[in-house]
Amino acid sequence: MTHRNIVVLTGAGISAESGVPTFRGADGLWEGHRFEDVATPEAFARDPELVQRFYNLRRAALSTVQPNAAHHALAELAARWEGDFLLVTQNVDDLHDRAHADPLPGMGFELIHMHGELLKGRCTRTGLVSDWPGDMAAHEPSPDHPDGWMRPHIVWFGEMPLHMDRIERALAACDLFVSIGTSGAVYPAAGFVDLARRAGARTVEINLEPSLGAGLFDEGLYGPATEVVPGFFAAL
Ligand code: BV8
Repeated sequence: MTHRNIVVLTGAGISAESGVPTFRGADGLWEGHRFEDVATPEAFARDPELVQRFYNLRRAALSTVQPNAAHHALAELAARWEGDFLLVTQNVDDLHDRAHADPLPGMGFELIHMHGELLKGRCTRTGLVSDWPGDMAAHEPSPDHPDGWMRPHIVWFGEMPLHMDRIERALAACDLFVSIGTSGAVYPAAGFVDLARRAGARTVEINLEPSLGAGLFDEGLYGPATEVVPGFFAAL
């Protein structure tokens, strides 16, 4: 079957071999906190120092990691694919962005960070998003508004993920949906496979082991992303 319109969803598992810790690999704990308790607007209001430290550490770690063969395999596909190719990542690291910088992606390629980006900050007053490569203080004044503070440009639990209508339109029109390196624990991303199935797409899960939603996929390819992803996409 020749494919035309592809949607790929990635999660923490695609960055694991680059040295970026996954969520559940650390049994979902960070400094003794469950992610769901640290990555929420309530946590930020209650303890901005803790939450900013959580993101400052992860943001600083980005300069010590590199994209891996799985990120590069998706970039190679983007450079040559003639149809539409939407890459939706749940990850807030910039490893896809760096891998796609060169070679230049094809015309039909788009990368969406549905849960935000570590290297960006957002003004709590105006919502303006700006590049933020360094640390962010607990009460970081916003350069955009005298009464605004900065927050990480991250979608926390209980907040609406970004670009959902664009994602849902692409899922309704795709003929191939591939989920890579995600546990299927978090919605709405975990429900994307249902939308792709309804569109009649071929659905494939690539993961270290079967995810919570494994039974919803037509096919499952299991193993480390750097070993499984390149071969699968080179064959398309
Ligand atoms: C929303 C940014 C509503 C933060 C993240 C009950 C039922 C259904 C839903 C809910 C519910 N209770 C609450 C909810 C909603 C909630 C949710 O789903 N909670 C879960 C815990 C039940 N969802 C939300 O709150 C979302 N928003 O619903 O809004 C709404 C509606 C209207 C209006 C307003 C609001 C927002 C969720 C986004 C939260 N932010 N990230 C940050 O990064 O700090 S979530 C975070 O965890 C990730 O971004 C990712 O999305 C998620 C799961 O992580 P994964 O990427 O899957 O990583 P994980 O470690 O879990 O798994 C890694 C996988 O890789 C494993 O399977 C492993 O086997 C594999 N792997 C490991 N190594 C490798 C590998 N695979 C290949 N190769 C390897 N080498």
